[in-house]
Parts: sequence; C-alpha cells; structure tokens
Amino acid sequence: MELFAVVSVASLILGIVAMWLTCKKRSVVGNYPKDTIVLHQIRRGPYAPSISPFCVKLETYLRMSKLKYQNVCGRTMSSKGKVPWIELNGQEIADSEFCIEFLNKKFDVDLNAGVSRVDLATGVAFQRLAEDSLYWCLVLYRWVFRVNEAWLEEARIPVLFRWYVSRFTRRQTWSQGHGRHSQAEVDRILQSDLQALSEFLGTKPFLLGREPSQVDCAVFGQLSQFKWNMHGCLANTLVTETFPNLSAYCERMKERYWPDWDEHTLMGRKQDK
Ligand SMILES: N[C@@H](CCC(=O)N[C@@H](CS)C(=O)NCC(=O)O)C(=O)O
Repeated sequence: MELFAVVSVASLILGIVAMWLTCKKRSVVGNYPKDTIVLHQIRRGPYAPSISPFCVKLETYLRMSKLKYQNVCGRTMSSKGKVPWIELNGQEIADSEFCIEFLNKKFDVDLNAGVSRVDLATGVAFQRLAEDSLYWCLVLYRWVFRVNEAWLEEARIPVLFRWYVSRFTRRQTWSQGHGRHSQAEVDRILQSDLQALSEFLGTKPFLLGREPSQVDCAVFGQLSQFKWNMHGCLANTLVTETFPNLSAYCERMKERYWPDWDEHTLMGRKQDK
C-alpha cells in the first residue's frame, strides 16, 4: 500500500515536471518591429541549426528567398501545436508549407521560376516522400529506437523530456503507421526512400536541375538530420556512404545558403536568442 502511494506521488510529480518541460506555450506577442518576419522555432541543434527538419526547411527557404527575418528560438508552439511557425505584424501562420505559401504571395517570391510543371509535380511527390515517410523514420530512430543516446546528450535534451517525447512519438508513429514496424523493417523503408531520392537526384546539383527550387528546402531539411544529426547509425551511413550524391547535395545546399552554419549549431558555439 505504501509502495503504491509512493509510486503514485512520484508519477504525479514526474507528470507535472514533464508537463512543465514540454508545455506548449503559445503567444503571438506582436512586439516586433513592423514588417519583421519572426521565425519561431526550437533551439539550435548540435550539428545542424535545428533538430527539427521542418525548422531547417523554413529557415533555408527564408535564406533562399533573401527575406529578412528574426529568429526566436524557444518552446512556443503554433496554434496547431507544432514548430516552426511565423508571425508578421501580429498575424500567425502555422506549418512550414503554409508559411512558405504565405510569404511567396506576400513578397512575390518564386523559387520555381523556369521549372516545368512535370518537374514541379515530381517535386511534390518527393517532398511527400521526405516529409511523410523519411520524417517518421527519423522520429522512430531518434526517439523510439533510441539509436544514439550520445547525440541526445549533445543536443542537450533533458532526460525527462526524452522520456516524454519517446512516449508521445511512440503514439504518433503508431497512428501514422511506420511505428507498427520493427526496426529492421523501418531500415528497409528508409533504404528504399533514400534510394529513390538518390536515383532521382542522379548527377543533378539540385533536385529539379541545375539551380535550387522550393522543394530543395523541404528535402534538404529532412536530409540535414540524417547527414549531420544522426551519426553512428544506419540512417547516417546510408546518406554519407551508400548514397554519396545525397551527401554531396547536402553540402551544396549548406555551402550556398548556410555559410554561417557553425555559428548556428550548438557544437559550433554561438546560439541565437
Ligand atoms: N507539417 C508541419 C510539421 C511540423 C512538425 O512536425 N514539427 C514537429 C517538430 S519536427 C513538432 O512540432 N512536433 C510537435 C508535436 O508533434 O506535437 C510543418 O511543415 O511545419
């Protein structure tokens, strides 16, 4: 009976602390200079500017489109409960893709100029592969299979937060579907996704040709995690060794849009905010 009471109280305390650590605060402060694009994202990652592929995607887009923005790294989630999101003159836009759509319209940005409609359609299909399949493999390796505990240390993720994220990503990936597979099966999904991406990229410098286009933001965002934030596991070996054109592609994107990469990683020291 006593043990039961102790366990109950301990769980309650753990639950409260976990809720505090992970609470999804949300506010559109609107206290920024007029016409400033405010990019809300989580704090910087150890070897890539974020541990979130969607944050890398949106920030890369802002750099590609040469739009000035202000970074706010923290735990403030969008009204949809996710990061990244932006605000502009007090208006909130949630979801990286909707942010891009909004900014394209607002600032007359077109990163797809000169790309054929067929290539754009193929780009959409690869973006779905990246964001709706590769992403869930990433989540599973990182939080459910826990393939790299040392990396979680490097990312400075508190132990309680790891436990919380593991629990909820287990539920998320189960509902999505990938989470019902064994690790060996997820390895096979990942390998065939990356192989398709690698074959399609071939010897092209960027996904749809000689110049980068909008889809590169999304694909680079996901691949950046496998290349820089997943070392010591199959996902990293596949990108860096099995499919070296994917690795070279990541380097190309980094070189072009992130000359200050190291300044925006935890291991490279300086942090935003
Ligand atoms: N479709 C969204 C996906 C964003 C997303 O999944 N973000 C993750 C971080 S990588 C998140 O906020 N997860 C929190 C949650 O699922 O509760 C986008 O493009 O912005």
